[in-house]
Amino acid sequence: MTDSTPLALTIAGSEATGGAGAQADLRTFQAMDVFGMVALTCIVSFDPKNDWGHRFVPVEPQVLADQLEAITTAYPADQLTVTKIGMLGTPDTIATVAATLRDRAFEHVVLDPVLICKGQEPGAALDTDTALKKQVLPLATFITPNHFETLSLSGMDSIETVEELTEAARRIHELSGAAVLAKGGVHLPGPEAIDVFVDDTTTEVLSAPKVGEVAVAGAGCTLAAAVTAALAKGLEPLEAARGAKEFVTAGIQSRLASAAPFDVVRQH
Ligand code: PXL
Repeated sequence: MTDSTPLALTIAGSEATGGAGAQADLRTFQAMDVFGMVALTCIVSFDPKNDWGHRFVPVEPQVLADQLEAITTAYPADQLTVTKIGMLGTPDTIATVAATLRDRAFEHVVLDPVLICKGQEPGAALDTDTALKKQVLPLATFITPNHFETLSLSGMDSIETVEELTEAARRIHELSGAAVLAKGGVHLPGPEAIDVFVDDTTTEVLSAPKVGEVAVAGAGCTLAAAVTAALAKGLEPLEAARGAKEFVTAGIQSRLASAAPFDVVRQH
């Protein structure tokens, strides 16, 4: 390994079956020749006895802080310039991550704003959403909201067209200052899977033929991780978004089936 090896951190949860979360992030980094590391925020174990619902256990905030301390000390700010943020899970975890991001400069902070964890009480989830919006969103430089998150962050009532998705992405860009890649996924009607990229200078609609009408697990994690890896390699945000869209489309085409009721994205 040489000093010019691109590095990327993911601050994310474990999804034990490997479809989403830190496992998908690391496989994406590896497939894109980026050396990856993980600060684990929580452990999700689907419950096959309960309709594959989410069992969710947060990592102690101090244990998360310890991981972040080890990583950021081993790899100083001029060597590790990029982090991805996935599922955080609790207000305490969010406060720990926000404190690290305030102390330690990252050139790129890619936020996949995971707003819902099905294993949580609705009240707790609301606290978590509020904390994420208040403490982490302003520190992000690149945000990848899915359809639901785009509605929530933009405050729009419905998003059913490319124009509405574009308007929502612009609103999220204005309130965060970050580049935004808003994902239509299977939620916009029509034969194309549409994402919209918005930053200070550019609005671009990214489109690829839909691969079926059923969402696969891990697509969002993989897209944001591919953006992160591309930024670690020095690509511009728009280039990173275009490449990530191609990477995830190929991964959905070669998705992996299992005894769980959803297919998962592959990374290669
Ligand atoms: O895809 C969202 C997601 C992210 N991170 C973890 C998850 C999930 C969904 O299951 O378990 C750890």
